[in-house]
Amino acid sequence: MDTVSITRAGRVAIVTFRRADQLNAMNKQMMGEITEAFESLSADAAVGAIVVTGEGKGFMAGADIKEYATQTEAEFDAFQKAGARMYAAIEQNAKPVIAAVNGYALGGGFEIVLACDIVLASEKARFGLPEIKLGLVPGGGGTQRATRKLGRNRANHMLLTGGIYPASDFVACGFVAEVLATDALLPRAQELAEGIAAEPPDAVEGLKRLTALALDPDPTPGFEAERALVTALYRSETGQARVRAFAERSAAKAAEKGRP
Ligand code: CO8
Repeated sequence: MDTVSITRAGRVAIVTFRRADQLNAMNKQMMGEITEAFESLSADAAVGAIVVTGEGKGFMAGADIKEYATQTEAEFDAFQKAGARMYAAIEQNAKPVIAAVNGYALGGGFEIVLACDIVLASEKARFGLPEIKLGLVPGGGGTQRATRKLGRNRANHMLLTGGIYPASDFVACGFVAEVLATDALLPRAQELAEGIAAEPPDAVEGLKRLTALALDPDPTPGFEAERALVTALYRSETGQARVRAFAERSAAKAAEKGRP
């Protein structure tokens, strides 16, 4: 892959966008390589969590507008359709995906951030959906995910003005978990990912599926799936061992204090 790299540290995979001289603007080749990277990591049992970031001063400044300018209508349609598969490969990835947003995340790049499970950002991160400035609207699910994740008025504000905002504006609404100094961003994202990847995979992957189910207006399927998962995990070796270990530690402490 030329435009994306995957590095591994233990059970954590780090996906890095690598068109730094173009602020990691996403052309057709890059979209294909991002899809391939996330689809392969989703199926990889050796991976417990994924961090995604950008090289240089951009996370991703959107779709490659210069390539857009050369596309036929059919090529543009094909690009948008391929985009749906790429965003699904991130959002529906079996593994939690942590965005480590180092710089500009605009248009299709912000849509990637919207598809991630947890968002960390550097002080230099900037978010926006500026498609209206090109006379367009987002095509990578931005209107739908921004409305669900940020609230409708916030989404309307971003979409209708095409404004660009610092990541710190998105902390209060819970979208960005932490804003960090540039040097601290990747180490913190890795530390967070390692912690998650050390938990039982069935619980981690199950939790991600359950919070996705919570978007269904009918909560019943989510309640049922949650009960089924907690029961299965309770019966599992890890669940039994950890629950018993807690009870044993508690009993030992009580004995030390002379309590029955
Ligand atoms: N496309 C192509 N090239 C880009 C893009 C882009 N989106 N963004 C930056 N670049 C290139 C510049 O052309 C420049 O290249 P070169 O040196 O060869 O001229 C290089 O990156 C550096 O950029 P700037 O010199 O412009 O850097 P500045 O710091 O002056 O400005 C900005 C940074 C403000 C980010 C500015 O580059 C900018 O406005 N970029 C465009 C942002 C934008 O409009 N993004 C939305 C694009 S549309 C979109 O994303 C639709 C998504 C569809 C989803 C995917 C399909 C389903």
